[in-house]
Amino acid sequence: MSSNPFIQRSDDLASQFNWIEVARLILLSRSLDRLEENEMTDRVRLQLSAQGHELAQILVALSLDHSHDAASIYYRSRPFLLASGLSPAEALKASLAKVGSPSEGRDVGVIFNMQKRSGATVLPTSGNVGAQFTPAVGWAQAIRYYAHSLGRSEWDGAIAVAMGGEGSTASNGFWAALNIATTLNLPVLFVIEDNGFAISVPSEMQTPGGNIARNLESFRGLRILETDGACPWVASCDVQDAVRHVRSGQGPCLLRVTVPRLNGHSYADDQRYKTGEQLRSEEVRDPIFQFRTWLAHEQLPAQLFEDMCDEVACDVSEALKEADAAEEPTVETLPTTLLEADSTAGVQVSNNDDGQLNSAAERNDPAERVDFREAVQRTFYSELEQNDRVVLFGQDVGVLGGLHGFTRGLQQEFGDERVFDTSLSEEGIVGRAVGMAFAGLRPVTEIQFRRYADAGLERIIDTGTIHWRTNGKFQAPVVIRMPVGMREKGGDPWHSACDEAIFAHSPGLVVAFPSTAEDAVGLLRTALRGKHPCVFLEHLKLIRATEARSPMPSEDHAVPFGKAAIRQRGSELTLVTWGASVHACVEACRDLEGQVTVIDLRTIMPWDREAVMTSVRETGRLLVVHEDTLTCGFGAEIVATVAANCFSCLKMAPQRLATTDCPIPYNANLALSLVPDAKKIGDRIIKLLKTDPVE
Ligand SMILES: Cc1ncc(C[n+]2csc(CCOP(=O)(O)OP(=O)(O)O)c2C)c(N)n1
Repeated sequence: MSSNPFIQRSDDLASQFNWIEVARLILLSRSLDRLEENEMTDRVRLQLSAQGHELAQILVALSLDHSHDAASIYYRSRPFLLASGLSPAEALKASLAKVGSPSEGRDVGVIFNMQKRSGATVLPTSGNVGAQFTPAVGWAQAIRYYAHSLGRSEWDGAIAVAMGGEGSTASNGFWAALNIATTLNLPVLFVIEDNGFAISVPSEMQTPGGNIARNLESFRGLRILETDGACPWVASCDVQDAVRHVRSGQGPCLLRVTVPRLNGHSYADDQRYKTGEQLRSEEVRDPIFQFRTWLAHEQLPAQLFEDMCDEVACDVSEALKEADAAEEPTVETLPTTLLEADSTAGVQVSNNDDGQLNSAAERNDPAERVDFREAVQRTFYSELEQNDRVVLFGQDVGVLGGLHGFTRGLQQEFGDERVFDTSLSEEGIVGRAVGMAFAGLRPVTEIQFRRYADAGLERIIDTGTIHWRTNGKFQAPVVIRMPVGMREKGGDPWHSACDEAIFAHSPGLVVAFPSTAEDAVGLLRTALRGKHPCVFLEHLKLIRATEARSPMPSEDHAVPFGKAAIRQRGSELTLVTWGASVHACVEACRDLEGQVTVIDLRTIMPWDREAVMTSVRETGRLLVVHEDTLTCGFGAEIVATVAANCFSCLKMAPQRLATTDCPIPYNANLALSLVPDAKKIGDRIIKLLKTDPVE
């Protein structure tokens, strides 16, 4: 043993690794990169080289030996994947977008996902820098939940790892995750691979002074380690140290790994922004070069390394043959919608498609009816009681019971590990929910108002694509609830947006917009049983409104997605609407019995095309009413579909009535002037019914 104390430490910790395997994996990764960069540039459209990053990633991957460890990685993490069980043939198939790759050609070759093999579960990567961090803390919170709350000892000691470049530490996702991990003392290891550049931008632009570890030294609840990711004996000690710290329950740790980026950001990048000196200093920090020196120090024969190079070259050549021979995915494998028809599989569906709204007398009978809020609250109660994987969280959701009262009393009843407050970060709320869902929980989140969901939009939109991007290997059935719309007496630009069309436009999200307490219960239950993420919109006007009151449905009541309710039947005009506008529409045509069919879509994605088209074929007239703004609102989609499919049945051009393209003003008169109400809807209906049919 060396007399150098550092080397002594290294001898102890470094012995944890099978160095022959580490060497093989480094050479394998390097060989794949070189092959793609030198010989496959015309075939691999997006290549992001890991040259220089290999050693640290492999050491981290090989340290993740707990059956419930997970890692949220990034696009430069292929060495990590190879060390976690990805075969070289799969890697090349991914680069070539072939069948047999983890996404079957759907996602970029280096944007991986992988269910557990020899190492950690590799959570679906995101192409958005920074979006990888919050799912990792979600997984970590799920570890805590399984181990502590449910007493599942097999989760004890598991950890989550979040990996990214130094550029990603400037992202919202990084800070959201760091706050959650440190405030909750979660078992998360952040591994920051600092190669000095985010494409061409130097690290000094990402954090003052360029060293995130130094700047986080005083961050409470976070252990900081720094290591040289090119040096086997240093990196192995620090990786082990970091993993042990987190695994032993001492809280989160950030390990900054300095690495050389030996190539351009991608192979289209000629690195003209680096000086000659910078390029040369990176070359001498090549981990392979250092590895060779170290093997000599360990007195392993040099020939061993040479033999391994030959062996790896042979493996890669075989892998290339296999990847070349693999099939191209056929167009038929692409679904036409990301919302599969079986999204209600296992759900007992109530027969509510011809659901006339309750009469005023019925609605007002307090003994028989519950309002929208109480119905949702009682559904949470029953779901929390029936399924110990359901967890409910958001800002002020815990002690306060939510700004709108939906979760009142639930924390007191079910405890603060199941119903809890979060930090003020919508990305943190949604991303954490996604990580929890990956771990098998059923997270229900609350965003305080629709406008504030914008801060979490990156994660919400990506969540819709996960099932598709991973070719069905991962899914994140989270319920993302938020209040929308203008209250009876007015609103303002921040608390009154509907803006549902953005979610409907994002593939893979269910968008539920119930108009009654009964439907809120049924749609919520379907969301909690299904496999798709669901954006669940609760109109502010309906929360206590008498018109939304219903009998409290039974505990198995569920409403299928994409099945409209006919609120009124008539033969002259089809009125399509959803949410609070349903009640304004019904009121508007109260005196037009037999003339107007009112269709309440209940979910706008998927939406009930058949119900709408069948009705339009009978009436020949269509008016879509919504509170979202007009331009590119969901009404445009319905009108276009009807125009394309029912053209010959139409007596006139399909129409829309929606909020003017403008935020809601604070002045109540101004606000009310913009939004469709019963009077405006009624006037438009009369006008349409009087319009002569086109010949
Ligand atoms: C949200 C987002 N913004 C911009 C990009 C474009 N982009 C891709 S990689 C990258 C640099 C990231 O650098 P860093 O995090 O340091 O990782 P490195 O590539 O150096 O390993 C940028 C800006 C992106 N993918 N996502």
